[in-house]
Amino acid sequence: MQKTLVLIKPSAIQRSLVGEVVSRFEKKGLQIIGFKMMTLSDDLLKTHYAHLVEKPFFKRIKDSMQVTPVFAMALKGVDAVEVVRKMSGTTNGRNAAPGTIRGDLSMSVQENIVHTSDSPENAAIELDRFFNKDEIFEYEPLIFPHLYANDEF
Ligand code: IDP
Ligand code: MG
Repeated sequence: MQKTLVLIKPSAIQRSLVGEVVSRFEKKGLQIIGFKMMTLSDDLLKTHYAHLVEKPFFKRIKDSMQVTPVFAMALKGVDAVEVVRKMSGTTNGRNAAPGTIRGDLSMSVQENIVHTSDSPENAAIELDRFFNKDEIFEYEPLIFPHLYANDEF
């Protein structure tokens, strides 16, 4: 089982799409093991988007992530990192495939509804960045035998 991080961005909160986003992950069969609302500081965003800090549009991205608080969500499932990333779609909402969150809900590169971890290594780092240990919950979902065959996990 893998764990991964989703941030529901201000673009989703402003457009009342939080439930829509959460519902997609729930219906897929991903287990919510952490969920909280938080305001992102300049320092946290500089770390989280370190690969973009030197870009001319970094301040715009940072400001956009601070328009409202965000929801940080930890999800668990077999191959969860790749599954969640695929469900998000490519960065530019205009190019993202229909059926994906960005493809269905976003017209923008920047205002693209969700952040999702892009590799198992980064998922572990990002979960530590956004959650304290006691904010991640381990519990056995009763529907497990209906989500997976027992040789799948
Ligand atoms: P990702 O979210 O698909 O992993 P990254 O390249 O890691 O994409 O970029 C992080 C976020 O920064 C994007 O989701 C988007 O909100 C914003 N961003 C990335 N590239 C651009 C750009 O060229 N213009 C405006 N915003 C961008
Ligand atoms: Mg990224």
